[in-house]
Amino acid sequence: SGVRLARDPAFTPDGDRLTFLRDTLAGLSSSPKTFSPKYFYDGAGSDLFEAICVTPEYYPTRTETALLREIAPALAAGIPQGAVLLELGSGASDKTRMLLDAAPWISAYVPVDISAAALDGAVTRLREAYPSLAVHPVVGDFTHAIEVPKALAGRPVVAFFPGSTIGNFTPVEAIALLRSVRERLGPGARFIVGADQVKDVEVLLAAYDDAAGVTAAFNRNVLVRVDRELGGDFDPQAFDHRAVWNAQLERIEMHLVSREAQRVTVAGQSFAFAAGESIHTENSHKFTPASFARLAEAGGWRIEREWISAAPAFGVFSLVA
Ligand code: AVJ
Repeated sequence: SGVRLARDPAFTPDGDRLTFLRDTLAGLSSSPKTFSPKYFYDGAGSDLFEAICVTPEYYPTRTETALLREIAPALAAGIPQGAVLLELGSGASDKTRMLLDAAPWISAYVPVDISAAALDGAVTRLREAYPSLAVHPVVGDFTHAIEVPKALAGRPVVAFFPGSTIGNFTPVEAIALLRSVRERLGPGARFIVGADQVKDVEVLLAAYDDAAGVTAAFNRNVLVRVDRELGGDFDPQAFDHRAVWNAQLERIEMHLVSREAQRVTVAGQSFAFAAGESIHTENSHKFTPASFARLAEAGGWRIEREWISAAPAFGVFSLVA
């Protein structure tokens, strides 16, 4: 479509591919092997994630959306007149509508997402539904592309980080991200963060290993992407999708497990896999109100208010700088 997308200057198509290549080779060279979950989200990966969100097992999206709808008036009360809403990892921007509807005085929306395809679709739909809202999309990695466009300088900013995407980061990384958002937004800033909660292991595991295999396809899609974009020769079907609960670190881990001993080549470099060896592709940390409060405080924020849904428990936290 004709949507114009600003790019984080550090995120040109070439730079993007080189970073993906460098990270992939480094991840396959390390022990244990790892990939960053940000590489799940090419166009197909973003579509697969949207498909995960409507599986019966993946409760976070529908639980958080219902909670946001319920608490939207309370959240809106903390959103200043003329505010800019800055969203990290905006994807389809569906949850954003709860805030836009409850606080129609929001003057501008800055969605930041790593997937140009997802942004393009979301912005097209939002402009149609909210014709008086200024929408300034930014394609980029939100861990560094969180600048508010110059044209909007001076307006109060409310940052929005739903979906428990914060759970993709280790505590050390999450604290660094919270700090950098705080520094960029300055004094008086607000940050609305969604954080999934620790719960029964069976519920968690099912959410990351749905019966229809959508999550498995999402996990394997990163191999499809390495093959296409980096000239790899992965056979995605030679790897099993596995979700495990790491009780000590309170996180779901996703892995791609090699079914047998094999060698894989990426950009001319060969990597050996033992039978049963995995690539660790994602962490999804789960929180308690206490563990999230410790994280937010270490990141320089104070929890002004929090809401936890009825089971399956999902939390929304309103933070002030
Ligand atoms: C979009 C990062 C919040 O961790 O639950 C869904 C991604 N991975 N199923 C999550 C995901 C597997 C999702 N986040």
